[in-house]
Amino acid sequence: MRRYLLLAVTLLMAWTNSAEAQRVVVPTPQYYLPANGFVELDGSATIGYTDDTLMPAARYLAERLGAKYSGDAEADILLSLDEDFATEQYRLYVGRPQITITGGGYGGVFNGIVTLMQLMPNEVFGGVPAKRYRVEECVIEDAPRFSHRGFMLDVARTWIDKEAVKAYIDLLAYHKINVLRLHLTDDEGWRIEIKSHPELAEVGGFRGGDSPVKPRYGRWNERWGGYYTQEDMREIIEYAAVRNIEVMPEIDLPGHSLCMASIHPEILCGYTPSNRASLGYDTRSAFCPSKEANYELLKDVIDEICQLFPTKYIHIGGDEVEMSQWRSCPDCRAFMVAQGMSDTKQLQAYFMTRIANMVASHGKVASVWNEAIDGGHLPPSTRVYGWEGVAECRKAAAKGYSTVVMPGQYFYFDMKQTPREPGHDWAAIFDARKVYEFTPRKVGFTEAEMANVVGLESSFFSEIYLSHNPESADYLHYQTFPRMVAFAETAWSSSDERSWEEFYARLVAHYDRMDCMGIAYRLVPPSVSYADGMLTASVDDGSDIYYKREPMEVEMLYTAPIETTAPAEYSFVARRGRAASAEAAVAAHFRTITPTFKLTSSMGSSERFSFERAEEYGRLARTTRSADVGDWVQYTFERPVMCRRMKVATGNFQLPRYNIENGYVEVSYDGSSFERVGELEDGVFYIMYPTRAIKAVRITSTSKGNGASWVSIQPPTIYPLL
Ligand code: TNX
Repeated sequence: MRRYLLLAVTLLMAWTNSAEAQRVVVPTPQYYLPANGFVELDGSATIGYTDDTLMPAARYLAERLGAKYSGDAEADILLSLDEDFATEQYRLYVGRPQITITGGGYGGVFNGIVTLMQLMPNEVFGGVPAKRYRVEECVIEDAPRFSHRGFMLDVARTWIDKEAVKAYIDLLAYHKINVLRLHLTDDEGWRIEIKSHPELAEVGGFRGGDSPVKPRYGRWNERWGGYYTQEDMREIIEYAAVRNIEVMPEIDLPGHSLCMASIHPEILCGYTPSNRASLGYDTRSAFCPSKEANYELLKDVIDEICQLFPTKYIHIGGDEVEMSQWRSCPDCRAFMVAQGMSDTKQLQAYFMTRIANMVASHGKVASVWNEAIDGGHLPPSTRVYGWEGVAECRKAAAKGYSTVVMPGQYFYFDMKQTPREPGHDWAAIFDARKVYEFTPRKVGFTEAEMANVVGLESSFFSEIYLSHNPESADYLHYQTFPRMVAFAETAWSSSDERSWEEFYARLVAHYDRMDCMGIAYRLVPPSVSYADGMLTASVDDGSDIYYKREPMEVEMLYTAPIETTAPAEYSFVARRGRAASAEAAVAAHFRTITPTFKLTSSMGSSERFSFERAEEYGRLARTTRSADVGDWVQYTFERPVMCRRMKVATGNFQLPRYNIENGYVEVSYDGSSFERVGELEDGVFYIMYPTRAIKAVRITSTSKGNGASWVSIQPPTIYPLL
């Protein structure tokens, strides 16, 4: 008996070993040669380095493993440099007499460390070093395809504090992303201390309430926000550098400057704007390029930014300039005549060139969004970020600019992942698969264009985050993972041969590691089917399935098909650690109805965007002005509506904009007497399981203004009885 047991244990170990030998490394290394033995490590492991510049990398790994580090070349794990390697190239050797990581530069060694960690138990990613563990012997030789594997985080629209940024940097580092670009300024906030103009951050870091900065998205009434002091930023830069991540700043100019203009209205073009029906808000958002004083102010800003950030690349914006401001400006018009310009795009090129030269005076290089090159030549060294589409990226590269490829259609992680999930949809609706299947060749880049492509960048613009509880990282995680994992693979791997099935299998294996990293990533929703009275849900990734049956709110663990004659009452989600999927159900569960209604409002109907649009369930309608306290919107149904749920909200469908954010909702069953049923939460209210047919619904505002000159009106979303 005992002998059999021993045999079984030996077999099990052999099996475990071979499974271990195929541990999934993401992104996939170029060459991976597993061997048969293993190296055993524990808390007494030592990490050595042969070059002092590698000390921070040794300390980083030691912290992860609960190990010690020193300049001892005999250590269990030795970090060293080889000048024959490219900077980020590395070789990882796991074997006797010691584990070695050899890199071309610091980045190469760090990449090797991340790979080594992925060969170890997943717990090394959870900050709890395992006591005793094995690493399978192997040799890995590896190097990235692109030297720029970036991610842009918009901290302007939604404030993301220092600790949250650092926590996110860890996640990027685990995936060998090596650039973090911080979108530090925009219409909604100024997030970096400028010592020569402290008001920019002290005032511009906060919007709403009594701040002169009016919110564009949600949270109209409270003063909300924050900013990084230069000291904070140095800490972030240092934290990222240890993890082979270069922090690049973006100051978005000359458009997207409404926040700056709220503090310094003198930057704007010299004409009186029309404030018709806008509650007095001035919607001009661009610097006036004809004002010399603007360049003095911006020189102060650019000088400090260049001194604060060690990176060579300083992004100065250049996107989405509302040129009508310049066309209406007598000073701009006179300036254009004097300069022989016929198009305001040339005016932008002039402005960008002046700012780029300020950057160049620090020995640095300016980066711009793709539109900025439309008005003529910028300094040839300018780096261009193509965001509007592949064509714009190719155009920049073809013109000879060093180009970062980040078309929204592939790499904007603020886009929805399926139609019912949150996010924007202006570029595309896509999930990790589309990110993974991107290859420059497939989208049409020529060899000559590719020669100018320095890399890829993904991004998270954060205007929608604001309405998804930014005090928790969950929404940021959900939108960016696992798309980030796919992106890491796309930016790293040299192969243009892409098999989604192959990658998906590795991704699912990587989920366990992501659980240890504490990521609230997005899971694929369960597949749901109904046949012969049985409702079945399934997932292909081993996650747990939970279900709810309306009208109950309680979630139950799904373990077997459900026998039911009311399949549409059930909805399912996949869960695993902090990760979750969107809701899945049979189609009837999501069905909505569109009963005829009449729209009325104390704010009046816009002529161009008349109320009929909403009444006909067409596009959004608008009022003639934004809401004051007591203003209301009312939906009166032609015939009273029985339903199980009715969602009422004003404003844009995707983001909390043009809406009434604070207010209460009343329902009438007879069309004349109303009863209060609840308060809007982030602008939305759900009328749940009304017991009578609803004749009318009214939303009454308890707040004033919404940063725009109208309220958008959407029809209610009505879920019928099942
Ligand atoms: C376009 S990307 C923008 C941003 C928005 C983003 C939303 C770019 C240069 N401009 O201002 O936040 O779309 O996806």
